[in-house]
Amino acid sequence: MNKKLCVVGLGYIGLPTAVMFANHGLKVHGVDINEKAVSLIKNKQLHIEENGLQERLNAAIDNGNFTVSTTPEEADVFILAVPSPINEDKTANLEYVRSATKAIKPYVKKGNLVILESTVPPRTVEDVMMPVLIETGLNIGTELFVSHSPERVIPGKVFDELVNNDRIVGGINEESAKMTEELYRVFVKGTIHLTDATTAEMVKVIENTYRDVNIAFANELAKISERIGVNAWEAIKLANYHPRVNIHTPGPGVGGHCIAVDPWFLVELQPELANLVHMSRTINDSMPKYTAEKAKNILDSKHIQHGRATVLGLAFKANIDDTRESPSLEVIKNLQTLGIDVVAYDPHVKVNINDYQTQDLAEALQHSDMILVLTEHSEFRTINPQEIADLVRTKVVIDAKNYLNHQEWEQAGFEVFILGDSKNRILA
Ligand code: SAJ
Repeated sequence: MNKKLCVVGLGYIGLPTAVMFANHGLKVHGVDINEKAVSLIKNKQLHIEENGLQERLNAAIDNGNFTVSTTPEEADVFILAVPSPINEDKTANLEYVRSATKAIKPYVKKGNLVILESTVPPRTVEDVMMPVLIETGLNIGTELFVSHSPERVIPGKVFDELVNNDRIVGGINEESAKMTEELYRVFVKGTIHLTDATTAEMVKVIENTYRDVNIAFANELAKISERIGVNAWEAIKLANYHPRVNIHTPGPGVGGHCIAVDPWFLVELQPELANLVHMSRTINDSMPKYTAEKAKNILDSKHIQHGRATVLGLAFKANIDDTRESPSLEVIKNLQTLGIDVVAYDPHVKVNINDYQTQDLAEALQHSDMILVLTEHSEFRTINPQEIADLVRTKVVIDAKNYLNHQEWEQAGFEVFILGDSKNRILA
């Protein structure tokens, strides 16, 4: 395809997407307001981690198809992949979407296509982008084409999922949707489903909301199970053998920048109606405190005052280094508020994010009264409980992810408590 692209926002989505197109023969100009990121990328250095990104970036620069700067350029297609976070008060912050649209406005010409990839509240294309694009003087739908095609990839597997996942394309009219489909067809092997822009926005938000609501259900089951003598993990596993049941897993909370964020878009749009969605957010946000209180009750039952807890796992999910919005940080805050001394260890988080973090597992375990497993990093399964048993002061483990080999830990003399399991019957 002989088209030039301008990709605005070179983060976790924009950069992989830009290099994908560049490696499929299109001319791509990448834009980011972050000067440091731009100069790193120019020098084939990465400011984000993603499997396979380095070699693809090298190839894209070497083949001459990929340039980067802090300002947009004229192009046939503009792709916006900018952040769409929430504010303190849980309302959507669409400033980046607005400013990126304004930034491309002077470069947009007749016949161009503008695609928004950021996850946004339904109606953002219509209500936030369109008023800016109308100022170009072009007739929207016949002279300027606009669509929403939400990214749906999971960090760590971005390149696989960019190619193989189905893609949703929502145009402000049919022509816009068709042009967008033709573009992504360059590398997408999954099915491309066409719809309107607002529906596409809704689809992406409800995918993540579905997971949040489902996880909230699992977390509520965990709390109930602890009180009625059941192991929620076992019950969920067995229920999921039913062909039409797929209950997610409980845990110390929901982190990341998507699942814990996107449901708020629906709450903001329809606060009177989004009751289940709002309640689910509240349940999931209650889990760090619940986990910390469980820890405190266990220490109290052992008459340990001002105990020392070893937190294993700071990242928001397994085998990644991302600690932003991680429930672990909230669990730690709550433990500290309850007077528990915390030392944390995470083999993936190589630069200490706080005084409580150490890079040394043995140091983290020294004089510990309790080990809390908050992230299911593979490394934690390889810890030999026999070998570390002498380091700790009290042999207690809380496994908030039901991840360890409990039998092994029990054989080494540890008392194991699982979030969502009534065993040992010390309640949060
Ligand atoms: N979690 C649970 N229980 C579960 C599943 C997850 O407690 O059963 C927790 C995790 O521990 C983590 C959080 O939820 O703290 C989110 O993890 P995740 O792996 O489910 O999601 P993300 O945020 O890494 O990526 C999601 C993906 N969306 C879906 O799976 C529907 C991804 O495809 C999206 O592209 C991404 O959000 C996004 O950008 O929206």
